Amino acid sequence: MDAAQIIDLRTALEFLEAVPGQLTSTAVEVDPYLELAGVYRRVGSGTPTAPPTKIGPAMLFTNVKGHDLPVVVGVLASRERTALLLGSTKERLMFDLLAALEHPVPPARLRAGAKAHCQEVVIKPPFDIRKFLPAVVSTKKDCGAFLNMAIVRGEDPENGQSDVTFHRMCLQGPDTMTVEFTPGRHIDCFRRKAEAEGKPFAASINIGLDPAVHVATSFEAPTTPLGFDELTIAGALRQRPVELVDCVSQPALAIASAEIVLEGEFRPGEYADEDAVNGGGWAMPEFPGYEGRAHAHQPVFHVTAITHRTDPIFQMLIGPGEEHVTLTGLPTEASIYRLIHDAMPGFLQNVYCHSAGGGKYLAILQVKKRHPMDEGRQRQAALTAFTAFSELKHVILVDEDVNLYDTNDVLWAMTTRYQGDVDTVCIPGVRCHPGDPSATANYNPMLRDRGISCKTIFDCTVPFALKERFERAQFADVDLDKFMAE
Ligand SMILES: [Mn+2]
Repeated sequence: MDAAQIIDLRTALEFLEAVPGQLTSTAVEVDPYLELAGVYRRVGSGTPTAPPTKIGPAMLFTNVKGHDLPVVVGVLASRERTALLLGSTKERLMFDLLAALEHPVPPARLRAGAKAHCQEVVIKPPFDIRKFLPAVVSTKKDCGAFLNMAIVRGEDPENGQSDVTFHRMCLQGPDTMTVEFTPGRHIDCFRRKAEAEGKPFAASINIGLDPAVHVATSFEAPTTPLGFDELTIAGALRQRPVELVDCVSQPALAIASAEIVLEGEFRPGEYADEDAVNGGGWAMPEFPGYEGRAHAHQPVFHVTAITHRTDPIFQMLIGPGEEHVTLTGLPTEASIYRLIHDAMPGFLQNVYCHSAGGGKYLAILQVKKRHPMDEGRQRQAALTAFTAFSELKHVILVDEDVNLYDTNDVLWAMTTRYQGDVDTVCIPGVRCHPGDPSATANYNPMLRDRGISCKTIFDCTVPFALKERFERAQFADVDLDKFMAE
């Protein structure tokens, strides 16, 4: 099977089944309360999940206690697997995303008369989403069961422009959930416009999708500004428009090949605390590797219909870990690459948003100093990356002969090509991300607010004038196949 044949989640799983080591499944009964997350944490979640963890296969749980639906987790929890699913390689993937950004393919309405897979079964109220969806509770601190791999699609009530975004959503009642909106998120901009007019805001929540849709949806401003529909990137990645279908209970569109769609609306002025059910103050484990704080006063989504495929599969991710790193890191890399490449063509060789930063806090930039005028440009490149991505905290700069994906090699550069006093650039007091527990006034009284941080450049590049002295020991290039052939 070829990656070009992947059109939805189930063909993606079929594809992975044929690749050794990329998909495992179990029919042993698993409890969605704590146990499922505890299992996958060991199997394939990866850093920043607390050890013991590792990068491993995706996992399908076919027997979930108290539920009929199977759960798949970790589909994108490896850079290598994500590349395979998109018909690419780990090294080429970012460049393929850049190409997709340049040549977007808009989504299309399902042709008239065609039946959308996501509407093979339609469930009208009354229902209980908490019974229907095998959403998991990951840790004892969590305030409830969350959807975290679901994509919200909505349209600007003023001009009809569309957008898709990820949000963590906590199941609250039989037909309600809170949707966590960080200020400025595009769907929330639309929702606020509707609210200002005293109108409900209709949306679809799409669960269980082609990995290309997940990767595309992860793009954010400034690369995909308000009004840029990220589904056009998914269309470009697959060279085929994402198909949309009219919802059955709302003036909204859903992704036709989704496993499950929750149709519904946000009503003006209706808000609830994320932890309304237990009041514990915590939400779920978040991407920096710590428990996320529950947010007060979040918009409430009312589900007005559930539609799904026959035998639907529920999809999720573990909060922190390699799947989040893929989803946030990959688009950020493409965006950083594009910006720096536009500003200084040919200088930046590659970017990697390292797992340790959850795909957001830490970026490694690989540069090539070609002439004396390139000296210092590496730090300009780092500043450019900071400018575009306020959540970026640390940039490590390395030369073209360092493997930026290999932490050993990066730490080698930091050991032999870095002097702390002259190669560290601190930019204190800059707004970063509130999920970093060291970015608090308790940690450093100079910080005026939670989420303010010291952006730091670790310049591990060789000064241009000294390049000769830093040539790595040269080994012969050999034909390895001759010695390793089976
Ligand atoms: Mn957007």
